[in-house]
Amino acid sequence: MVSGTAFDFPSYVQDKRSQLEACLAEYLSGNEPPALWDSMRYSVLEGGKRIRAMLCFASAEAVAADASATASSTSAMVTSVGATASSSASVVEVVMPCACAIEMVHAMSLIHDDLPVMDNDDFRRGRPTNHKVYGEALALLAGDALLVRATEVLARHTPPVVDRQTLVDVIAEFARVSGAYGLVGGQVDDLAFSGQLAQQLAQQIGVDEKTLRSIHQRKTGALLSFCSWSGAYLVGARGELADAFKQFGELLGLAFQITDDLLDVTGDIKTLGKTPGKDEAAQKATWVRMFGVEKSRRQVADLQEQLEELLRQTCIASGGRAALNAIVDYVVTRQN
Ligand code: GRG
Repeated sequence: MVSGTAFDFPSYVQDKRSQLEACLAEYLSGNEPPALWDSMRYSVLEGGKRIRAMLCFASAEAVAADASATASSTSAMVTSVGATASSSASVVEVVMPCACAIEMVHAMSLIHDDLPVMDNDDFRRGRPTNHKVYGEALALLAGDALLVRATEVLARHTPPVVDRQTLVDVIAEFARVSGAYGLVGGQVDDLAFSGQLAQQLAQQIGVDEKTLRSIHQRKTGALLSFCSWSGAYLVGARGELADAFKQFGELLGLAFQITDDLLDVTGDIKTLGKTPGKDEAAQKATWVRMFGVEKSRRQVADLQEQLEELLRQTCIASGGRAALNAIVDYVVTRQN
């Protein structure tokens, strides 16, 4: 239960998680070659907080709830698209393929991130990492296959109630945030500034706040921003409303990554499900390294206030915001 509200976030997550995981299992039910699909399922179907999928669902629901609850001019366009969507498919059904695609790309980024050639991690989600079970070659290829399967699922399974131009916009943005402008670019700079690409990028030494913020925004914020934006956009949000959801995800991504940097210092392996202290050992450019624990905590608290204010200012009725407020609360207080 989230303090100060009657919103039952654990039940919300449990309900959405079971729907999501049933769809993920269906989308990943292939079997040829068997070891490849086993490796793909291993990293997608077991564990994970599913916060990205929750953000996509909650954003779509907030926009749809607002569209049916108000008749303001701001929501007029949302009303028409949202009403169409809800007449033949529920809001959750409309965004489900997108939420599944997001979780697949997130999982593949973790597989690749854990490889010896990158962060070289043995544990993830409380279990051996993918390459520890399936070997490096298969882990790499399972990641590749998940990346393209994600796009296939998004393109093929998004219900026809979403007009095709909207779907093209979402697929294009999904590719953009996954690639050089987002996760991949952020990861390259993350490695570069920790010295892991020092030979290739010898000119990059030392990191300032602007650069660190940019790494966090691309490595983590870009996908979280896509989660909230795509959920809202698929049910009809446009213009300032869609922009507000994009900004919300970006700020949430920064809060998420700073919290991640803090947990690497303050967490333990049992609660985290992965090895703590890895950032320090690899001399990573992290928020804690730049600002220390106390200042990083204060910055997370500042971001929480900004996020809550952004939600208040966004033209969404307060009832529809409850799940998004709960997600903010969860992201900044999480222990794993
Ligand atoms: C996307 C094409 C493509 C390649 C991947 C390796 C890589 C490029 C990017 C690394 C991105 C990365 C691992 C960023 C860190 C983000 C982060 C804080 C992950 C942990 O997310 P949680 O805590 O994980 O939500 P769970 O296990 O709960 O799902």
